Amino acid sequence: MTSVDATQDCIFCKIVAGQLPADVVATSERSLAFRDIDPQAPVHVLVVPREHHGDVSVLAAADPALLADMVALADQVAGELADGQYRLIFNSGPRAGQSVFHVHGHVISGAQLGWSPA
Ligand code: IU
Repeated sequence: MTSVDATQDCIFCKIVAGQLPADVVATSERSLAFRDIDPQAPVHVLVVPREHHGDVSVLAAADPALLADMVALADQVAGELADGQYRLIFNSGPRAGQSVFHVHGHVISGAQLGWSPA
């Protein structure tokens, strides 16, 4: 969802606006990448669009070019902070583990990754 109201209590909108601190590692014109406060890997960065959208399916339908911008920034981050190999995770919905309802991709990198999401 994109609306002014949706952004008012949104933590990631506040980070984008500079109203809350974050360890920003890269930016594009339309997206921002900052370190996760609770890292699950040597490199754990969140990529978010500057514009508020609730989850990845909403964003994909509304603005696929913005989703592509996020993926390009994720790729850049993995190349700059690690060896360019990474996992990009979008949790979509509470049962998938989404807790912040401003779409974000988790860039996980910097180690040999296991596979056990459930
Ligand atoms: P999730 O996919 O919605 O569960 O991911 C939310 C992530 O946002 C989670 O990994 C948190 O550690 C992270 N995070 C953050 O980096 N900074 C914050 O201020 C908040 C959450 I709130």
